[in-house]
Amino acid sequence: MGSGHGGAGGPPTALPAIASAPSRPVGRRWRPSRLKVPPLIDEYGWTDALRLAFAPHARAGLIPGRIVVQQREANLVATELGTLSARLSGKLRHEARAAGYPAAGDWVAVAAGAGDGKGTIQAVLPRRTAFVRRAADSAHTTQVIAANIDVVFVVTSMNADLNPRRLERFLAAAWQSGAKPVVVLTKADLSVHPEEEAAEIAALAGDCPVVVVSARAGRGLDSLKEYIRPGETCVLIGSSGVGKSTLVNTLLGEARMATQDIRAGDARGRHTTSHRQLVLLPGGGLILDTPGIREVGLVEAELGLGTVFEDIERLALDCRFTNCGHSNEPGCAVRAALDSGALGAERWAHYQKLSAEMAAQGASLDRMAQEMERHRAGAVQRAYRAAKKAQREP
Ligand SMILES: Nc1nc2c(ncn2[C@@H]2O[C@H](COP(=O)(O)OP(=O)(O)OP(=O)(O)O)[C@@H](O)[C@H]2O)c(=O)[nH]1
Ligand SMILES: [Mg+2]
Ligand SMILES: [Zn+2]
Repeated sequence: MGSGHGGAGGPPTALPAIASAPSRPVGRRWRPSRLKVPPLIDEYGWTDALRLAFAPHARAGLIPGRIVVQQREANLVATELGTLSARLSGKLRHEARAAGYPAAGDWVAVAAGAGDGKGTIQAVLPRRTAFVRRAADSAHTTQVIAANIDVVFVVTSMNADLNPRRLERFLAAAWQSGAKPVVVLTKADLSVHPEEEAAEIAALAGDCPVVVVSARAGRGLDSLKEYIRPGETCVLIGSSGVGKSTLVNTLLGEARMATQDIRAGDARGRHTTSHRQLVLLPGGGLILDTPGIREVGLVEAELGLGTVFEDIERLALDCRFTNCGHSNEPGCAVRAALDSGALGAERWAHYQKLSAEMAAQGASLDRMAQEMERHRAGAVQRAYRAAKKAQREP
């Protein structure tokens, strides 16, 4: 990723300036009563539950922060002291090889440097939700794209990019993240019949809301904003070039994210955004821009699949045999629906393909997720015990 820069949209900006983080005086003379703005981390979604989970780290002298830009070497972390550039501690780096790296949106415990804008990430708090995909280079490792998110915007554009099959895959992955998925159809100005197209997509998306927007025509932005609540975090997921960064800029009211025109030949994007970045919006919500991904590897998508293919799962309940294989069994409701045309053959074939893929991957990925949580919980407990011990023997 990161190639193909410098097209008609202008050169992508290098590292983002994290705006709206009022730099605060550090040290004893800091008087909170004078502050008119709420503490920064509250804006980033800090809650009482997190405060509780963080208590042992606070006793160990660490400060809480949220990863706003995830990079291999140093992450940018929003804290009470402003945005710090923070590396992983040696121990975390070691653990990360098995348990995965902290991701954008993660809440972390940081040892802040001596006012030099740097810090070290010592621990990662347990995640509430996570959008996960299979790592590009392996079928057996997972990669967290966004942590602690409330809404997944599954973004697809109303031009040549619109692909119902891919949308289904993205939706399945979104459902299993634990966050609420919302389909965002972009570039409505390029569609001759946006309403009709949106209605087709809505039928496919089941219970999931569908929002039609055009950044260019300024359409649908208010409907979109309704899903971005203060203190909540949304992530934009979708192929390159569908207009994710353009949406962020539109919501910000300034061109902070780099954007670039799509290729004329095949309408594909140029992979302009190269890292995940969490942005605080003027209205108080948070939005995470991500580099475009073509497909999402399915990860324990059992729940997700059931939600996207609710009609099929419901049909299967009416089969005479509970273990019906839906091939030649008598009283098979799925076969009956296929025969009557109530269930499309293509949709059924697609469901079968996804189910098979899921079954093959599910087990190993499940184990990996559990392992990850175990590591995290272990680290919190160790920090707590260390803090207790320090209290007993001052
Ligand atoms: N016609 C039209 N073009 C748009 C709209 N929104 C974005 N675009 C264009 O689509 C192109 C790609 O937009 P980006 O925002 O860079 O896309 P992206 O999804 O962030 O792409 P990656 O960073 O590569 O994943 C740019 O040329 C935008 O100007 C829209 O509402 N209408
Ligand atoms: Mg982008
Ligand atoms: Zn059946």
